[in-house]
Amino acid sequence: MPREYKLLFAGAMGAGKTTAIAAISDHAPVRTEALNSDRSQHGKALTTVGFDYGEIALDGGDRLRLYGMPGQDRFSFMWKVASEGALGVVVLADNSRPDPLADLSLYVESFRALADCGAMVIGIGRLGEGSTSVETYAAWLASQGLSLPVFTIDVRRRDDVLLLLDALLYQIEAHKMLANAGHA
Ligand SMILES: Nc1nc2c(ncn2[C@@H]2O[C@H](COP(=O)(O)OP(=O)(O)OP(=O)(O)O)[C@@H](O)[C@H]2O)c(=O)[nH]1
Ligand SMILES: [Mg+2]
Repeated sequence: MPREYKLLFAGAMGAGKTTAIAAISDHAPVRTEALNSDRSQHGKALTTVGFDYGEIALDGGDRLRLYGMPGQDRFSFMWKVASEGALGVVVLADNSRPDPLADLSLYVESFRALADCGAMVIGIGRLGEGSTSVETYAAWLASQGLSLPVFTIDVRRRDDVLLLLDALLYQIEAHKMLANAGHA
């Protein structure tokens, strides 16, 4: 019986959730973008106001269902709805934003149950355009009692986004094995 796994992409406005899903989906993703009326948060023309949706078929008929969250804070109520039944979440950070650790904190708290069971991976984009180092992100996560994979990525590059998914699935599997062995 083929199985389906729901994965989420979260992150601040303009961090690249829509771009990342488009880079890896087997077919052109469903997008729900509208004209961006919130130019104070980000200068781009379009912003997601519902969900992005893409799919990846795995060997053996299993399927990854990819859901991109709307980035604007005013849609945060949708993040909770979407996390129901999710296997894991990819959090995209944009290092060029004014306070990327505050952004990360918002998403870690919003998806805390997934973070706590290792079902979260962090991809940092535009690293060179900001002053927060990868070590600072990792140290902040450690200060929250979290040990999660952190990568620097470019959301426009398919291989970078696939690396995030591989790491996420690996980490989820590892946590499950530890839990079964009574260590987590
Ligand atoms: N120049 C440059 N552009 C980038 C880089 N990373 C991402 N982008 C661009 O940044 C934009 C990200 O936009 P989206 O994918 O719409 O972001 P989003 O997270 O879906 O945003 P919302 O739906 O509004 O929350 C795209 O135009 C990407 O091509 C980078 O490293 N350099
Ligand atoms: Mg989007």
